[in-house]
Amino acid sequence: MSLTSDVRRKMYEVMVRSRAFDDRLTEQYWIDKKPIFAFGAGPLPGELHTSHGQEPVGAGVCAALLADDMITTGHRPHHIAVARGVDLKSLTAEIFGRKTGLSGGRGGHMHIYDKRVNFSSSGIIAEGLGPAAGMALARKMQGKPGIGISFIGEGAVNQGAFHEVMNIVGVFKLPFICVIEDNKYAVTTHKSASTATERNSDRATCYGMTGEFVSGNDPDLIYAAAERAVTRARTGGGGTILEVETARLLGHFMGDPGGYITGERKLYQVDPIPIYRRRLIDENILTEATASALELAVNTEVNEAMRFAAESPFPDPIDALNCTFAD
Ligand SMILES: Cc1ncc(C[n+]2csc(CCOP(=O)(O)OP(=O)(O)O)c2C)c(N)n1
Repeated sequence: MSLTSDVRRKMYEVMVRSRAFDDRLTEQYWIDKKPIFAFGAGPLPGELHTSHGQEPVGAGVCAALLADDMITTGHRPHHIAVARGVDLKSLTAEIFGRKTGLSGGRGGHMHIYDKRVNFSSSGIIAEGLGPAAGMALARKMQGKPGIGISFIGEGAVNQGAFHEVMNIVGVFKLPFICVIEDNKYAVTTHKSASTATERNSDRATCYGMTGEFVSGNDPDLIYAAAERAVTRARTGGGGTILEVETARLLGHFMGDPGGYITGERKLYQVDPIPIYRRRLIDENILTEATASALELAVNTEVNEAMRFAAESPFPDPIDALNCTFAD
């Protein structure tokens, strides 16, 4: 694969789909929750961590993957799920807690599981690293294709699990990529207050892995770096820590106005989608008309998924204890 016009158009489409998805969910989220923040009210009770600003990471990395590759991610999973091709209707229904959801409405927005596309997410920070490395080890031992990819935030890097898993990846030279989405903040804590090193990709040398850093929240550069990491993993070159500079445009979750991000620190909150749209038009990969048509089609698809979810039945309480254990 290389960075063809088709790949770039596809990445733009994926970013637009992810943004439309998060925008529609945000509208649903606020139903019945105002004027006082009624956390448990409305069609989407509880927490909602949207991916506004981080779309290039999902689009760029997932465009470099193949069907056999296995993804785990965390509490902010929408942009990666959408980029991986998780079924939009079942994903939306899962977030709405409906019977037609991916896990029958049991998981909610942080616990998305779609075996069809080898995708899972967990609300426990750094939890997905071990399973992704384990899947990479299994495939290596079985001589089967497929690499493990785990997406984490820069806040997860100081968890013990990170160091244990990276060490094992290095020892066994596993076909594995740890994508660190550096959006500068873990809830309200700026990276400089919690992490001793400027570049988490520098840590790769301690674990016999390759480190790559991508600045600028740029899908083209993210794709190119992901492709290098994927090739390395598939050809026996071992694991990569791929650190990507990205932007959290909103608060940590819905209801967090993010007022602690002030002054110069606000400057990184630049929306990547209009920038990429402009670039593709300037380079004759899209026109105004084709971009608008794509946006219309994607928004229609997202609206349809929202309608499907809202009209789906709730699970029957009698089934609450089903699926508690895996077969
Ligand atoms: C093991 C664990 N500790 C704490 C939390 C609470 N928590 C949820 S999100 C979060 C911050 C995560 O920051 P980061 O990894 O940078 O991801 P981001 O939210 O910026 O995408 C914390 C501490 C958790 N879910 N799991």
